[in-house]
Amino acid sequence: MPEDFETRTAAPGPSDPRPLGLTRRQILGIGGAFGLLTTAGLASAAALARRPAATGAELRSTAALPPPFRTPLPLPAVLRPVATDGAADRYEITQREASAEILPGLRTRLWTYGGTFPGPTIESRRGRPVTVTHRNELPVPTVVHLHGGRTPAASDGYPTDLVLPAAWPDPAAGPDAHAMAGMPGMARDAQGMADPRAVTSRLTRDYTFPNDQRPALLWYHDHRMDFTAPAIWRGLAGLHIVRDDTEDSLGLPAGPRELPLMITDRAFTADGSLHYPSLDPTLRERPGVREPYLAGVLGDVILVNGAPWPVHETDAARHRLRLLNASNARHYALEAVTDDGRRLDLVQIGSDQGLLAAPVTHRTLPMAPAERHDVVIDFAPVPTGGLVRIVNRLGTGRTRDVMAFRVARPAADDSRIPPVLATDLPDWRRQDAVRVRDFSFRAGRMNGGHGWLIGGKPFDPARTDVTVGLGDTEVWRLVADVHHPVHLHLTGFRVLTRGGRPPLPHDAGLKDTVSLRPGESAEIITRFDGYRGRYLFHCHNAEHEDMGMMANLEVV
Ligand SMILES: [Cu+2]
Repeated sequence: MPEDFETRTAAPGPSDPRPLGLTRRQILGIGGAFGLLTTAGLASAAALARRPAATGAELRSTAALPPPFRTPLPLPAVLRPVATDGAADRYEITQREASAEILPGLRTRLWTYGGTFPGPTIESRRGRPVTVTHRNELPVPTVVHLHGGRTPAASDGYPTDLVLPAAWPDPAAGPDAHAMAGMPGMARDAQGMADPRAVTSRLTRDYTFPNDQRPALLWYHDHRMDFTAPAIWRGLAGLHIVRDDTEDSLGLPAGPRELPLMITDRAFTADGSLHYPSLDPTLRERPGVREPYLAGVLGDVILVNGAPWPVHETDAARHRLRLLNASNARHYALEAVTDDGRRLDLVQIGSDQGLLAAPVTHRTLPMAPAERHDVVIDFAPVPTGGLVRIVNRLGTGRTRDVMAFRVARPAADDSRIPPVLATDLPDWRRQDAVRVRDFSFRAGRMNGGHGWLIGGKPFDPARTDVTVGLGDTEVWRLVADVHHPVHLHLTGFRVLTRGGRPPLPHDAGLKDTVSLRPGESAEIITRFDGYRGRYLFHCHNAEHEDMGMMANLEVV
């Protein structure tokens, strides 16, 4: 796959933003003006041949940045239930502003779940429901979505199902206002787009997650209409793990040798504030980002679990790394490199929706926004005191480093990687599909400006784009102009083909996000089971998502 992970080395331009090792013209693929994209499309043959490493533009921090591998790796606290009984666990999370010392000596204001970034981790068991009462003490409406969750529609965090802060005007207010908080109302997005089916609430909302799904690393994050990208950037993201007895019995590395790693990129101003190019920094009215960043916002500081380029001391033993790319737009191609330049194997045991059928060994592991990879790495061959750097081959300069492990001591290791990890993966076949659909993911015009479109249309909550029957199996053919990580709510899928060829090694298993690269197509197959109701599919480049690249999926 050499061309897939080629890193460009063109000199950065003198001006901010600095595209990731490319001139902006190259990233856009054609002329520099975004307007041209909409008429010409982006998929010029030249752009495809070059296959840029990134879609987006990088913000430069003006804060003093720490050296890499000095900050200890934080591990998000596991949330304790406020009530638990034979049938379910209840949790409470208050969404509120907080500050944290992310860069040494500076305070960063954040929007948080429960006061920390990442938010607290929810540990759950398969089939045991969890209800989370979210209380919104932030200055704007919020929506919680559990990414990868098999969740009833009322708890899936539809973008207009807003939880309004105490002082926020009723979105249904208007000439014919009659809806009350907690009742269906004509929620309007920032551009006045009405959604007659929105169910808003005031201050709190209960989200119920049945956890009736394969064990997996899921994550919860804000999904508010038009403002998802800046809300996640400010800190609204946390982990939710589903486990079961079968997985526990496999003998995989566990306890302190199982590490959740949420990877994000951010940029900081000199006083430690988060830097983000919002048109309206209050995130109250006008959505969107400044023109140079329409393709996606990249930061120049890599955070893992909220810490810049952290280091973690380990035993010389196998470790299970549960990786999540929670970046808005940045892609990674991860490698584990020792002091003497050797690359350690990354043995992938799981993907977005849980364990693979069998392990897949990588030297380089690509990750698009929202993807999860469950990986075992063995530090036994590393001498005591040795450093193993996790690097991003797609990064340049400081964004090439991600984090490091310092192998502190020899240790016994009774963990194992079974040759068969799971036997419950769905074996949907093409001939099972009752329908084949085609969707393009491309730049286009929206509200008189630039947008990102699915099938030529910007998102409209009031329009049903796709209606599927509960239990139907379908094949979807997806095609992209630039990088678009495509995510389906409700259901996992399998990648059938990529670019007309067999899937790549990291496409294995059950996915909920597939990374389309510039000019690429992919076929996915899924069965829409679980729940009826209104769901979404969308691009998980968070800036694209906010600029129209979502569509409605109605399960009937
Ligand atoms: Cu996209």
